Amino acid sequence: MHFYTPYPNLLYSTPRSLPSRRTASAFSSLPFQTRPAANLERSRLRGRARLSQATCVACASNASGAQGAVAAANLAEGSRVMDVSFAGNTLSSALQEVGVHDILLVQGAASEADQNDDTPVLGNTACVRVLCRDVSELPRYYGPFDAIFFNETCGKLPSAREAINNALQLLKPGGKIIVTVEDSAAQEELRQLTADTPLRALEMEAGACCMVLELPLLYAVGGSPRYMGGEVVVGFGRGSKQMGVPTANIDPQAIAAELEGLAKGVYFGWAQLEGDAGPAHKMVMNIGDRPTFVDGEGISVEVNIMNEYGRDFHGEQLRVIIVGHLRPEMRFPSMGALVEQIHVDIGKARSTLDDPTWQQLRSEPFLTEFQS
Ligand code: RBF
Ligand code: MG
Repeated sequence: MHFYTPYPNLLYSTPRSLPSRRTASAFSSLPFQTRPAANLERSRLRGRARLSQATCVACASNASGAQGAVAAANLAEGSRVMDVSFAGNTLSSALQEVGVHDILLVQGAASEADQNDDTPVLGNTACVRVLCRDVSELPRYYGPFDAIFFNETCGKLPSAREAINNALQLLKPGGKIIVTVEDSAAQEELRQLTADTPLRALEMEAGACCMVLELPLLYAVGGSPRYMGGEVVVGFGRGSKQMGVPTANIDPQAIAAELEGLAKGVYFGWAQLEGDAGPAHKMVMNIGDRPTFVDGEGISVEVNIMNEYGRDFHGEQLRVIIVGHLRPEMRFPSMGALVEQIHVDIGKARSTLDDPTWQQLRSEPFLTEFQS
């Protein structure tokens, strides 16, 4: 790829005494470089970095903002944290002060900071790994994190939605996403952005500098469990044949009332076909419009049942209990990437459903009365 170190993504500790200088062309192909808005923002930042350098190393409001955000996150010692940031590492220092010693600092524009020799060189601290990468493309194996901070990233991310969606994939259940927001408009924007995710905003004091969004433990959905059922209808003829993930489609029109208030996304729970012997089978389910493909046919409800039936059950009645939400529906770059993610979904659902809390639901009358 187009990076400037022999290690494409990791910027290993650069000695403070040897600030590296890079030519513009050396990082012109970084993801943020091509976007005019981001460029403007960076020149503004550079101006600020110089200014703050003249007065004190880190501007005071930044440092206290970082401390505020860290306090709001209420982290246990030994937490694993990702810090998404574009300039400076004040947050990383604040995190270390509260006993967090496992920090991944993801810097969209680290090169920018390095380029200016007045700016402190990043990546010089033990327990902070610095990664120069677009957070929306960060692979899952970097996680899972107890907390992910978006520190003053407002307006600087190529896509805030994709960044949040991917952050969700990197978060532990019960984990938090902490976003420093400049004003109530930014707060509102974030609310809308996360409305169709399982994240819940925690109550904050008026005038707080950040928002804390929590991923519920055990992925419970609002009003869960949810009961619904309908006839298995013909789908798009792709799940089984092309993806190796067969799905039983239920006509969303027929269960409109049951779907009320459920966001698009991937869910999991139990499934029972009418007349089939029990017990019910584990299932994952997608409610959405399949943005990876251009079907243009509106919302579909598709259930992948974790059982080999060995027969066509179109036209039969299917009942499901939704136990929880796994993730928002996303647009993947390829069918292969989607299939890979679905296998992760299946794995999560499989193990979560083994929990006694969710096993109980397997013998709900709603399912057992449907068995042969
Ligand atoms: N389609 C998407 O475009 N994005 C998704 O994130 C997505 N997640 C899914 C998760 C599960 C568990 C299942 C069963 C399906 C998902 N789908 C998703 C729908 C998928 O595209 C669809 O089942 C096939 O295209 C067949 O219609
Ligand atoms: Mg199908």
